[in-house]
Amino acid sequence: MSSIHPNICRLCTAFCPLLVEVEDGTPIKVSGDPSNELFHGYTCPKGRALAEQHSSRGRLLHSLKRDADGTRNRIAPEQAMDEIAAQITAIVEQHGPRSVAMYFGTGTLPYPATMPAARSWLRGIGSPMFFTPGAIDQPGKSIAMALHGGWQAGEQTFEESDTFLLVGMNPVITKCHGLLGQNPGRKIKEANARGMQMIVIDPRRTETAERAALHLRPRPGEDPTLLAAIVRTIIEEQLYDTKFVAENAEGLDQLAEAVRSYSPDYAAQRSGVPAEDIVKAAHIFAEAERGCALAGTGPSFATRGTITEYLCMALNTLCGRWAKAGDQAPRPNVMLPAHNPRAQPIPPFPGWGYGEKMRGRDLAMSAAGMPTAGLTDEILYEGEGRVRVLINVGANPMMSFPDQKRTRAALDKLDLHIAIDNELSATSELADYIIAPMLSFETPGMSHTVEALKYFGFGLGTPRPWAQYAPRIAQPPEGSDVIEDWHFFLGLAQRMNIDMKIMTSFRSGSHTEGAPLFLEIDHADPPTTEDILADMCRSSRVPLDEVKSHPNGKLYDEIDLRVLPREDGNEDRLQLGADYIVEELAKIRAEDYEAERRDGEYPFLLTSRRVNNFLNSIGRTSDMLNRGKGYNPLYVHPDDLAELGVASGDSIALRSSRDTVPAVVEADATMKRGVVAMSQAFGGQPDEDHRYLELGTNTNRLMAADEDHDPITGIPRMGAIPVAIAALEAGVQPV
Ligand SMILES: Nc1nc2c(c(=O)[nH]1)N[C@H]1C(S)=C(S)[C@@H](COP(=O)(O)OP(=O)(O)OC[C@H]3O[C@@H](n4cnc5c(=O)[nH]c(N)nc54)[C@H](O)[C@@H]3O)O[C@H]1N2
Ligand SMILES: Nc1nc2c(c(=O)[nH]1)N[C@H]1C(S)=C(S)[C@@H](COP(=O)(O)OP(=O)(O)OC[C@H]3O[C@@H](n4cnc5c(=O)[nH]c(N)nc54)[C@H](O)[C@@H]3O)O[C@H]1N2
Ligand code: SF4
Ligand SMILES: [Mo]
Repeated sequence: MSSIHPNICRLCTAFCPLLVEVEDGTPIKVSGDPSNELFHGYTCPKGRALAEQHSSRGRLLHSLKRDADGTRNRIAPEQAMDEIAAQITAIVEQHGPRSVAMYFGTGTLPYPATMPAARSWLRGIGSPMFFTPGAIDQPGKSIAMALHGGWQAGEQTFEESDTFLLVGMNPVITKCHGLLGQNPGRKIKEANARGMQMIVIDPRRTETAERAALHLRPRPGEDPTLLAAIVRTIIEEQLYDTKFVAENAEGLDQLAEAVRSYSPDYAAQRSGVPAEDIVKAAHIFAEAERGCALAGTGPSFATRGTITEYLCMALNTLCGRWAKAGDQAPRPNVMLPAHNPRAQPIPPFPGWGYGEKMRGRDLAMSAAGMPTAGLTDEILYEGEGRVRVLINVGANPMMSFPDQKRTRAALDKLDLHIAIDNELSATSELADYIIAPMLSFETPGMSHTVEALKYFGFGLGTPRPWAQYAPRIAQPPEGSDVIEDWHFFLGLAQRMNIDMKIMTSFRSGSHTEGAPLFLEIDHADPPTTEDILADMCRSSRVPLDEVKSHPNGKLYDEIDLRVLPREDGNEDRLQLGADYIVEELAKIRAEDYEAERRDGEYPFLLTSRRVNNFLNSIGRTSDMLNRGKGYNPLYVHPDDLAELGVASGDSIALRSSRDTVPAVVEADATMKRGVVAMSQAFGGQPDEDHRYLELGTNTNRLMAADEDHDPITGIPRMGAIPVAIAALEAGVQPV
């Protein structure tokens, strides 16, 4: 007998509500929940493939240990934890706690208890080495917020706006920003029907760009140039909100001076966007009543993500595009503690250079966390403090870190490599131990996770007061001995006699004032996952029991929260002219960009592009999602292909200054001429090039980790990579 259970897809940050058909404890079919007022039944193919993920052939049902000869054998999780605890204890005794690092990836998003438990264990052993993809994804978001300051009440919402400027993001496919995240296609359609003037800056005619009123198609990497020219137009033509700026910001003169030499004509020459379109974008954005400028991963990977994010914030501030006193508070807390935001700045704060210093390059912690792009340095560079143990939790550095050969060299050098992963991935297949975890329907989850994202940058999180709790609805497959991810850290703490004090909540829901609340774990009588989730909600505005009483989730529109005015006596200001940004703009303006482009060796620029069926490396092994095609094509404009004399479907060699990889080209008229694109997180090990038809191509092979890197985050050029398309050499012909 089967039964239908409401739940949440927690693969990406949209957190779509689901109806899951379960038979004898096994999920067999997943569909969107049509009763939901925010998502209207929306799901994407990845969510609908979740039942298959739970019982897929490739799922690890047992933890594995890799022996010296490379063979992998089953190991009971308790035994694995005994052995791992003993080895880590010995390594910490000999080399200190800094030798243990953790990388916490995208695969952890469904599990609210994992992060606090993992961090508590790592703190317990005294290691500061906690890394996340946040510092290679869009670290510029948090750093720009530190330089510019934030806005307590948040941004203006998409639903109430008449313009939106999207820079290098494709939310129709990625659902990447809360503002548009839930059912983005429908939201944009409704907005366009009411007259929304959406502006998209993207070299490719994306699924989002084709719905925009104005599409600017720059050469990749020229967003700072283009945005500086838009800012200049808005300032010089006095299109900005003088009252808002006078009351809330400082540094206008410095910003005006810094962008003075970025005329629309100069930006047009550099970016390839017609000058009149740049001026038009400035007018549309500034003359609208409400709106928001937002950036995605495109500009972030093309280097200089911080300045792009900063200029977006500056545009919002110039045009007064933050929630005003009396407005309906955007994204009011529901499962987070109650807080009534004010229409006032969160003043700028230090953006980088504090906390743990890295040993190799001059990198340190930043507002985006520890510099993940420097983690391989820490393993490779000899000397005291070298990282010898790496725990990858739901993460796949072999697919996600820039410079794959270097990543491989680093992983090979570890004394102990642990992966918590539900399948053999390019990373977990190299690990000494793989801990096989339970999957999302076998554990509880809640929308609290995405609500909290708003603290990491404006525009993130859930746009309206939606809350849902997802209980366990399925049993792990019969005969398996999978464990919940966080039990691995509990198990280590028990064996290593480490006190666990899990940070679960905050006293208040303010960005700046909330003191953390902790849950002390009694090793003799540990809490259940449900207990931890309940503790995370102990100070929620809407009590957890109330949220649970609506199993299909609920839109709490009755939280009619109005933004409060600025506090009496508050003098905080947003910073429009941060020194770092002024200096960067001068450096970019001084570049001899034409000379750099004269080098004909690499005539194309390679960009990243996400597709609907895969979430980074997740989904590649799913028959429902890969539909029998294991590779990721290189998308090229048909006219470029014709010029090269290459046909769609041909195999070629893709070459950068770092390396050469085999790939299959696909004609795509949405590409800009001279720009090629490929999805990330495909391919196998560096010595598996001959399997490219089955495994695809890893674009991170083409990046050099320590060249041309961002001085704050250490991220090398991961987008706008100069490449050449050449004939495939005999050695890498497919087998
Ligand atoms: N070239 C290039 N590189 C990129 C990017 C790009 O666009 N281009 N994007 C960057 C960005 S934005 C990011 S966020 C990073 C992502 O970087 P990562 O998070 O390191 O990469 P993922 O491929 O998402 O890894 C997820 C892993 O979790 C596992 N997993 C899936 N479900 C579960 C689960 O339920 N439990 C557990 N324990 N594991 C699970 C998967 O098998 C997989 O191994 O990559 C970055 N790297
Ligand atoms: N289906 C799906 N959804 C996802 C993911 C996934 O892998 N698949 N990944 C999730 C993750 S981890 C993240 S971080 C988000 C990312 O979400 P997005 O940022 O929306 O990711 P992309 O679709 O790669 O969009 C980047 C866009 O930038 C453009 N671009 C490339 N270079 C430049 C440039 O120099 N300037 C400008 N202006 N544009 C440029 C590309 O053409 C592309 O359209 O998506 C999340 N959602
Ligand atoms: S958009 Fe797709 S992957 Fe993201 S939460 Fe919804 S169904 Fe899941
Ligand atoms: Mo990401």
